Amino acid sequence: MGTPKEIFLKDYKMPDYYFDTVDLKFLLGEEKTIVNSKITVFPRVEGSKFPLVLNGDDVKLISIKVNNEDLKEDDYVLDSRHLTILSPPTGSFTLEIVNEICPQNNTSLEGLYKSSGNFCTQCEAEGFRKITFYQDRPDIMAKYTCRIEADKSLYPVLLSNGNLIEQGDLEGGKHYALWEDPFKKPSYLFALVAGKLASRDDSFVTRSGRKISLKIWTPAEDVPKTEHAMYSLKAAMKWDEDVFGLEYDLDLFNVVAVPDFNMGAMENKSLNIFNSKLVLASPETASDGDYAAILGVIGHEYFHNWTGNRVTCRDWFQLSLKEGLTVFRDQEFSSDMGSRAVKRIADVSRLRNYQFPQDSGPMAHPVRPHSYIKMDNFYTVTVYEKGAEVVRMYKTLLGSQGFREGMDLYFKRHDGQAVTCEDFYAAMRDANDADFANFLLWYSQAGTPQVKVTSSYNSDGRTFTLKFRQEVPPTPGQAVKEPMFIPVALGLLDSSGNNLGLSSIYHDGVLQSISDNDQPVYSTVLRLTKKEEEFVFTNIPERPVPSLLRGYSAPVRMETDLSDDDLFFLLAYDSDEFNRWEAGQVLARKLMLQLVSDHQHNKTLVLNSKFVEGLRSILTDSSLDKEFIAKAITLPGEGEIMDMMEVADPDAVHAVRTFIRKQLANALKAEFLAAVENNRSSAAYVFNHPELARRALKNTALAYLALLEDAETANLVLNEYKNASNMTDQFAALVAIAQKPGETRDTILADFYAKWQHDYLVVNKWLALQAMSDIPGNIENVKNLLNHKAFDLRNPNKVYSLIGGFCGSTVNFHAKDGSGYEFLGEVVMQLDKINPQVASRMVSAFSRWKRYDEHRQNLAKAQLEKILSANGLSENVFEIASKSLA
Ligand code: 0A1
Ligand code: ZN
Repeated sequence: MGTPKEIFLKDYKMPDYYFDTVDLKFLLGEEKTIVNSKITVFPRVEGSKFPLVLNGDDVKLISIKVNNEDLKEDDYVLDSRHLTILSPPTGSFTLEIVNEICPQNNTSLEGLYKSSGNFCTQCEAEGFRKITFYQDRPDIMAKYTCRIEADKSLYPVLLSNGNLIEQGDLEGGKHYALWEDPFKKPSYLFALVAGKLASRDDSFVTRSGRKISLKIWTPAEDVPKTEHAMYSLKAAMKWDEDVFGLEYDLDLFNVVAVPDFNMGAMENKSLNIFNSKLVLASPETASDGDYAAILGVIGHEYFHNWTGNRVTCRDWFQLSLKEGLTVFRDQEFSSDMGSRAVKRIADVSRLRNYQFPQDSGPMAHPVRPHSYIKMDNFYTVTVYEKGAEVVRMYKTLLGSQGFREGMDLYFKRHDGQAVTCEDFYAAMRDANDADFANFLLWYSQAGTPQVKVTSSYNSDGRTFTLKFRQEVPPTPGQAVKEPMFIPVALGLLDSSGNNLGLSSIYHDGVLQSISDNDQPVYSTVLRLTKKEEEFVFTNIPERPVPSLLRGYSAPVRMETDLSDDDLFFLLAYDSDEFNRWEAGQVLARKLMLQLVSDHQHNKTLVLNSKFVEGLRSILTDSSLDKEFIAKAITLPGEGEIMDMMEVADPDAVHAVRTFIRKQLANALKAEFLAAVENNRSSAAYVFNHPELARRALKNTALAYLALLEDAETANLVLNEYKNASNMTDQFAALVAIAQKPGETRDTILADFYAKWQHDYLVVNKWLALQAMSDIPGNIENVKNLLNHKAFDLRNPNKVYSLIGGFCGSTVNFHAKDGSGYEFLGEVVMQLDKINPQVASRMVSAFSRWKRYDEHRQNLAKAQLEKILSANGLSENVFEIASKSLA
């Protein structure tokens, strides 16, 4: 393998040829599969003469015909990645290719592969080229038919995209099905499934009265566990009609759950394929978190039908066009189905814990990357989650109505097209006649902007001034940045905690009215566009406490001059629930960083009593949503704190977080006990907001109590485990118990496995829980689990649970003796031979190595170098490892 080639956005060229129709035939066999592909081709420019270059990876060419005539050997060139037809006919022509593939040996899980005896496909981003030779790029949109032939007893169910138009029996115990998809689509949305599957059947009547048949396919024994997925699908279909006026466009919608899948799920046109952990749930086996994830991901894939499929991406650099937008849509859907504030808190936490570190590390890239080696490496939290924040900012700036008008125009202009992020921007702008200044920089500049705010009150002039200063940190390949367009939603609180009425602001020396029909407003959105900027609120009767960046209106790190008293005040009174939580988090982050420094200087740790009292009042406030309370009493994660340090110190951060949690457990024991007593689950499990909020509060309290050293709480936690009637409660109690090494932990972990060994999804939770443990020396246990019969390096979910879980353990992964890094290095090299996509996700755990002390840096660097020197390394792992070292 030569040095892998980097692909650049600036080199994008329109294709020389387009495809109109694609007729595929699959002969699925036990040793090999034969693919026949008949394509009608036409040139972009009539009369032009260019070679036609097709992609192909691991496909064996059998024959090739142009306009029904076999091509001669010197009419085409075949290399390991392409099939080039040197001088195709001028004008339109048909191309017919027959090739052979071996799905049975395909452990990469892209292209056509086998999962638990069934055939299935994964084509995004560039997997279709592992099935047949094709112009495998999203701007080639064509109408497909797909005929599948297979043994009838082994593969009774044959599925592809679109409508089933014919099926029947064939000689030799075989049968066939012919599918036709009436919508043009890019190759990445092609799908095929063949196997022994049963379905849960239901239907949905659209707002225009069409009846859609819905089917969720799994092995027969799992069908009972698809009830929640079906409920989620119907809720998503209704929501998209209500909120965006978008109706489903075919008569059939299939979802298939497979146990071997690299990612969460895939939005193939009318044949969504899911990782089974995002479909299967029952109260006994799945937790509230799993139920919520299923709701969100079923929604996400369904929403792609419009944002992704009907309107798709011109090229893979535009990935956030569909992913940022669809994540935003699934976030809004989940908000509307549960609690908006809590959903926002969860999404922002995710951004801070995963995207911020990426944005300040060697893999930092803009929402629309400028280049890639392997596109699979760019299905990132930046493209997805930061991309969703960018979409959210349009809504913050335009309001719900304006945003909807922008969406309507986007579909009106681009239905059936493959487009760019600028096209989305232009639709939002044009539908609203909006001035978005330099908003497009959000797509091209990487790095999390830092915004510093200072405030002052002038009692004589009754003015309140906010000064903003923004800085975008340098990132690889982007040393100098322009100031960004940052919407800052805010309100000003008076001394009794109410929002002050706001009527006008001086900005750039101009007085602007912000009142609404001459009535004051109680919150507003400032538009920062410069490096330094000042806003002066007039007619402010007293010094207010500003509540800034309400609802987290822009993906920035904000630093204010608010005092601790101001923050406690916001924690108690802010009408913006998100900012109430945020005030608590800012206080907690400050506190944790201070204690980390104390710990590093061998000082005795003391917990600020005001902080304890602040949490006590939240915990006992019966007017608050219980899930909100659970979030508000949870400390920022260890990763988040390490991310804020000059040199990340895993041991100190872990010690401090544990110290604070123990102190809180002691100080708030009575309140935690009450929270447990008062919020036990009712007999039958129901997944709805009030019920899951009770469980969240109870289980958060339980985790605190389990840290105490008395027999009373130890018994309580054990009883919660034994008496639990659903997985949410049972697993929460197990997590609580597993925090402390000892006999109880060992017994209960063994008990849990014995109870659930027949259920691989539950067993994966058990693997992850142990892998993440911060108990000293846990690496030995993790190594043993590698050889446990429940583990399999070929199954991505198991790898994510055990290896991914281990990389998330602050203390053991970063062990000073280098054992954690060495372990990961070994596993990555083994895994790379099986599944490069999964190996590359695992090697990413090394990417932040420069954030640690010199000793750890050397240990991690040595592993990265060793990986890079391995023979036959995949491009996937090469890209992450080499960029990490650069
Ligand atoms: N488009 C899917 C995610 C996905 C991406 C790549 C995959 O294989 C490499 C699989 C799924 C989504 O956003 O849900
Ligand atoms: Zn998606």
